[in-house]
Amino acid sequence: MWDILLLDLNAATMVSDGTVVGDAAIGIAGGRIAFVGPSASLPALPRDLARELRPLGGALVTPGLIDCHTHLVFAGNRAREWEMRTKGASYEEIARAGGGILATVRSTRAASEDDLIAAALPRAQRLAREGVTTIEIKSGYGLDYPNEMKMLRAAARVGERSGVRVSRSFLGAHAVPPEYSGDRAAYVKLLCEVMIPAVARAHLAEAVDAFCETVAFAPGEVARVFAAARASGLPVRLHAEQLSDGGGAALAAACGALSADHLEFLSEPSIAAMARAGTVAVLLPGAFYFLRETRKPPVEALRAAGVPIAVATDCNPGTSPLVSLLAAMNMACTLFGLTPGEALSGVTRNAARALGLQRETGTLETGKSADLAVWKVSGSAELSAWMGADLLQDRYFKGRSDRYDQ
Ligand code: DI6
Ligand code: FE
Repeated sequence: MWDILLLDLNAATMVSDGTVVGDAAIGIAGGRIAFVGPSASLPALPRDLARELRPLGGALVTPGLIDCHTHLVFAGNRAREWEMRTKGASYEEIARAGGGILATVRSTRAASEDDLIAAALPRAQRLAREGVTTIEIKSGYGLDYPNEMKMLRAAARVGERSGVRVSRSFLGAHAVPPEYSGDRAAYVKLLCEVMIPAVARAHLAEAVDAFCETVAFAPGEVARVFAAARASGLPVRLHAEQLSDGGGAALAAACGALSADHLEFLSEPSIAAMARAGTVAVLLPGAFYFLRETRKPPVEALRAAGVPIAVATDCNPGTSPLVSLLAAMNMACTLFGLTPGEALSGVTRNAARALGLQRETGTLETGKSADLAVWKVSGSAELSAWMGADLLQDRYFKGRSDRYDQ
């Protein structure tokens, strides 16, 4: 006997792009998907199959959405810098003058773990209210041992309190902290020899990330960080080719990275390397928009090479103060030329893969976690067509509905 049987729905399973099963049913048992398919192929009468029947009135059901790249745990805000950028200051200039990431490091260090949770929780809840069931959250605004650990612990608690799965990435290699500005090598050594092994031992993160950029870390430094991650048994991902072509994506692919993210300046050889390695290309149109970038990621070449494409918010106080994954989908279509089907795969199947969670979530398939978004839309393209609309009817996380089961 299943716990719940959802009826009268259309299921965008996302097993492949664009397939929608009409007049479908979804059975849920023990928080997992026990059945998904046409109602006509249910093995018995609905009332004999589940303790509770829930007709959804013809709604569209997709996998719960996955925001696979965020920095949503931080304190303070950088509206002042944004204002300076509207007057022509560049991100790099602001960063070199001690603003940028280091401004958020100062406020994040000054905040307690509870302060960080209080600041981040509304952001996670906002994402959940538009159908998100999994959020990747990075550290990277602590940049020393106690503050990075504080961020990672806060990230886990934000997940518990907002009813989403949180996947954490250790981003100690986000910027060189001020106390090491004269000795970058010593900071990289601290990351590799102390912090990464400690994060792995305490199970505080599921992956290691780094920012490979002229204003951040060079490929040689990233390679050391990745070697330490591998030695500690953690998979890697990378911020690469956002503002220049530093060859980061090829390095990431060579290290078997789960994803390479941003990629506006990605080169042809790096695309081939990503395709060979199965590294997911995570596009972040929010950062492109807020920085008023003009160089777009090579979407057509990624498609042609068969590189899986994901889309995320990059929610952070500096380059992407964006707390809407649906808006990111719209921007990925409007600014980068993704199709609405690609945008939806980018926040479901391919985003799960970018987190190494493809066996657990990201598609509607028997055996996976019952993470579902139920939408008041006529077709899946509508999810990307709107910005700021209220499209969610209900959300299921591990089989529990926000509407019925609270
Ligand atoms: N790339 C980004 O877009 C963010 N981090 C990164 O590595 C920027 C983070 C910030 O400016 O606070
Ligand atoms: Fe980022």
